[in-house]
Amino acid sequence: MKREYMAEPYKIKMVEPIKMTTREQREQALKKAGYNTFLLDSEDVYIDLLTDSGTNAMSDNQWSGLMLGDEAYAGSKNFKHLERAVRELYGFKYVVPTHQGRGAENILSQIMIKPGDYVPGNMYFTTTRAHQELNGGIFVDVIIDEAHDPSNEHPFKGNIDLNKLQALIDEVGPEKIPYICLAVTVNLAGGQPVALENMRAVYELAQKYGIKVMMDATRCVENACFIKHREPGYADKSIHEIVLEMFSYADGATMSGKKDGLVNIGGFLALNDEELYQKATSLVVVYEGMPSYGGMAGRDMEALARGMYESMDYYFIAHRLAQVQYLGDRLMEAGIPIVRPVGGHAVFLDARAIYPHIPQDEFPAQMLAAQLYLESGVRSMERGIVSAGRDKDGNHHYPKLELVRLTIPRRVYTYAHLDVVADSVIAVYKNRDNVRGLRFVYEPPVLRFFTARFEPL
Ligand code: PM9
Repeated sequence: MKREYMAEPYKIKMVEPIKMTTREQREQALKKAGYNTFLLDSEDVYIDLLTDSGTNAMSDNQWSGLMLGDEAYAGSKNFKHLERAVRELYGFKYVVPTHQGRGAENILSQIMIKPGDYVPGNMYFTTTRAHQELNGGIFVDVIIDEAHDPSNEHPFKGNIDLNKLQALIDEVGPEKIPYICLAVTVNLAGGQPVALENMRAVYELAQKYGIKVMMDATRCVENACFIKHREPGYADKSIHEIVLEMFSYADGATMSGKKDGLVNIGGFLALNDEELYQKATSLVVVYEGMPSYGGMAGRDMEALARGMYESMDYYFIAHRLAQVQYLGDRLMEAGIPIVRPVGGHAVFLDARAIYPHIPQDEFPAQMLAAQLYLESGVRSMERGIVSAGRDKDGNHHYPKLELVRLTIPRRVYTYAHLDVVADSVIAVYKNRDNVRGLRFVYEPPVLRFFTARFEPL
């Protein structure tokens, strides 16, 4: 390994053994899981890159915080710590805790979206769009075109195209747009960041029309680190300063603490507007719990508050980005088509380019994820046509990006593990001409990728 990749800024205090399996065992496991990596048993997985969500290793500081859980039904002191963390680190006034990110998305969508409203966003995310649509909203993708091209090297591929946003406002009118949903970073574009300059411009445009900006803060620290590395004028700013500036261009945010919050469960909705906060608290008691715990135990809120402070450490986040870049570089050196530039939380394989002979409705990315598991026990996730679901007329959405995501959990794997992953992908790539597609055996109506089952054609 070349020395340009930063070494781990932590040492290992506790370990969890992982199991190696034979190809025969993996064949059986894959059939049992209906060729869906979501349905594999974790004990049959060697290196688990399904997601970076809730799979983080907590620090000794966070584990000790778990022992300080104040499990009172109301007014837990750990909620105060979480509230302080959100105010100090992100700059929002009000915090509504939820069991995870989609709990916050549910509440935000319910309090803001009316049937027939439009919600522009920088590419969809599965759970986010599902909640918008469940409330009668129509999602409109206003991300820059470059985001849909896996080989385009734009440094801020998560940016919103201001012309597309303006065109939507002109077409439907600002009163039909309750808020702009701005994700930092953009998961399905490949973990791509948004520039501060773009956030500022989006906020100015939104304010002109009285439209709110709600950010998806899930991977905001990764976004801030990309800004520090790439955006002129920010190299000497701290991650905290950049995060604060990012959220100064938002009226609120949904947060899945399971990613940049460095915990295994938890999330929140953050708001600046008192009236919206009141509406949110009247719903949180219906769906989550008291406004002072909202679906989390006191100990979980403590771990999240501590995780948020830790995530502001430049060495933590720079190392994380270096790990992801390392895997991406190894694959690019081997000529494997991946989304460029390498994103913040994952390397995305371009299944369309790897299996050009498999039509999109025979699920090339789903099959690629299955082949990778079969090869080595590495678990990845389909992020293509299966994840995109169907439109209201029952037709598949056909996303331009047909990807497999190799997602790196935070502080969990070493560079040696990433070498195993790279070697497995290379082996699967060499065998690409011998692989065919899949067909559905079972297809659930909503968020089908979680539980769908397939068989080979
Ligand atoms: N993301 C992921 O693996 C876990 C669920 S897979 C559908 O990437 C964003 C940008 C996310 C996200 C979850 C959520 C929902 C919101 N926004 O999983 O409910 O990446 O905590 O967060 C997953 P929760």
